[in-house]
Amino acid sequence: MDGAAAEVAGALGELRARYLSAQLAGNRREALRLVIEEGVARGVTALQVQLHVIQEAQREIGRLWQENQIGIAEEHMATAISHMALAHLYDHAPRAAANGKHIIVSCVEGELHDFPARLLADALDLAGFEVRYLGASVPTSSLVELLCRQPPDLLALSVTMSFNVPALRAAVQQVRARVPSPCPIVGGGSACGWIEGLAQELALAGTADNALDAVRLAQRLLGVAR
Ligand code: B12
Repeated sequence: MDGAAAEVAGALGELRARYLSAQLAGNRREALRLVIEEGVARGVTALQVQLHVIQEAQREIGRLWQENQIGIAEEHMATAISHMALAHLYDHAPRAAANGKHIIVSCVEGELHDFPARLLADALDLAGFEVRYLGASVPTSSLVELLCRQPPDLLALSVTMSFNVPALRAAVQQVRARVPSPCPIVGGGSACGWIEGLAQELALAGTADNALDAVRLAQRLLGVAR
């Protein structure tokens, strides 16, 4: 994180704490009000709210869950609120001019953490990419069929759990073997950070551990000006 980004993250700390409280209270209206009225309406970008408020609150939810301070029910409630918040931001945020480049964002087969991929898809979309977002656990064979029918310029595969890394390997291998002129593939999600050398092993065009760096990576790979 550079100096300016660290400053924004710090300034959004209080908003994140209030958003997290609203999540834990199950207060959907307050959570939506916070991201819009206290976020984008005050000049914070949608991406900054996505990363420094919603993403960080989700990670905190994970920590509370791991430490048994909240149960699965509260985690589900909190994550459902974050899905709503993303949709609300998507609707309210300005979108950059369309750049004509097509990206498919998909979770690998078995991967149920679609929230990280959804946040990524929204960020790419708001940056001007044409995004087709496929959601959770997409069967590899079906992904390959879609890529053959409607090839994108870039494929972004998301994998959070390390036990789903074999599905990432299978998807990359199947896409390269079965799609005529396959596009570059980028990977991300926590599992990519947990397994050293994965990007090199799979000859991925790149990886990123957050949506901002992922947008920059896609812009660089596809020759799109920032
Ligand atoms: C919500 C949640 C769930 C929900 C998912 C809901 C959903 N629709 O996504 C449910 C209940 C389904 C779930 C299930 C499980 N979960 Co869970 N989950 C979480 C939680 C709390 C939040 C996830 C999230 O939204 N993170 C916020 C996102 C925005 O951040 P992010 O993941 O870093 O994403 C960014 C980057 O990675 C990057 N990125 C992501 N994808 C890609 C792709 C590309 C191409 C690129 C370039 C970048 C990129 O951009 C994203 C946006 O900036 C996390 C905690 C955490 N730390 O994340 C645990 C967590 C990931 N889960 C965990 C566990 C253990 C599980 C289960 C095994 C629990 C169980 N016993 O059943 C299952 C496994 C399910 C499966 N088969 O996939 C553990 C994993 C621990 C580990 N090291 O293995 C965590 C860390 C919780 C914890 N602290 O223990 N989970």
